[in-house]
Amino acid sequence: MPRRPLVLDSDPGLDDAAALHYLLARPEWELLAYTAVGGNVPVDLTFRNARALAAAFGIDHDVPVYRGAGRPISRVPIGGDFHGASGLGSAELPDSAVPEQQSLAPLELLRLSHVYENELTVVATGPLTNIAAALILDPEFARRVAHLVFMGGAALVPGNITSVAEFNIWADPDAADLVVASGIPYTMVGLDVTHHAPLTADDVAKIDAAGTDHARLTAALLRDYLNAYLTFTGRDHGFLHDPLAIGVASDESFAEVRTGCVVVGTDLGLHRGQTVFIPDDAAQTPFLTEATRARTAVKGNVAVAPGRSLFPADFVSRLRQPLQ
Ligand SMILES: [Ca+2]
Repeated sequence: MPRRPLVLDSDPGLDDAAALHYLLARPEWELLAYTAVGGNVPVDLTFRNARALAAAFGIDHDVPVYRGAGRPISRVPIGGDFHGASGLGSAELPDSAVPEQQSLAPLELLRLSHVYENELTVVATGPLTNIAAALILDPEFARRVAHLVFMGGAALVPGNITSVAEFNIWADPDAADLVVASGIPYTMVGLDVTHHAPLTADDVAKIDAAGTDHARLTAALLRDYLNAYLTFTGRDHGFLHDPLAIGVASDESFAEVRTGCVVVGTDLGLHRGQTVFIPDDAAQTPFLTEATRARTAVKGNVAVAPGRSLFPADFVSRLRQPLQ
């Protein structure tokens, strides 16, 4: 089976790291580039973490890592403590020995979208700033990318950073709205479905027991992730947010998907980062302005519920296998 070209854009991030491992454990993808964006922690740290993860998973000589956007399009950057001060919990990973790439993530996204026109899948597991920057530089990026799958948003359920907003979208709502208004073929993988993909201490123990260096590393990161859930939310389990974006990009049976329009709240108040979802079968009001009609005509796919396949079982099983 020929492998399909993919770029992973990410703000590692404990579950971003697990998403990278899961991606490498799937046979259908050729990872062309790993691009870092500011989000959970500032981009200096996510870039460093991405390089260190590439080294830890043995891909740093084959997969270039690029630095991306250092701040949201119009917001003050706000990260959080959830992933620890470094972004990777208590892990102390050595930097890659490969020299740092000098090019920037949006430029590489544009370049690869020409080389792999109509073939390229992009999976984004952080704020959408790099994708938006590529679209600002060249709106035709939207037509060259085959599929963008992003972890973010909350279509029909409450948010996790405010009552209506999910973190990745809230962190850079302007970028998110620019992306979902661009015409790029996208699938939004948000809290509607990731909150049905739990991660438990038993799951982490099973991954750890596989005994490979990679499994033990990811298990250690995921133990910190579960500890953060306990500390910050009181929950005894976490959620496989970022890995599920790779899951849905690989196998649509992990989610029930509906088509429709997403509009992102970009004000500074209660609506910031809200993903308003208008499914195709929603009743249309005759009172919309022409401009609103034009905007709501731009459609994408939204994961609204778990699919017929169980993602957490697949995640644990693949992380237990040695990487090829
Ligand atoms: Ca992330």
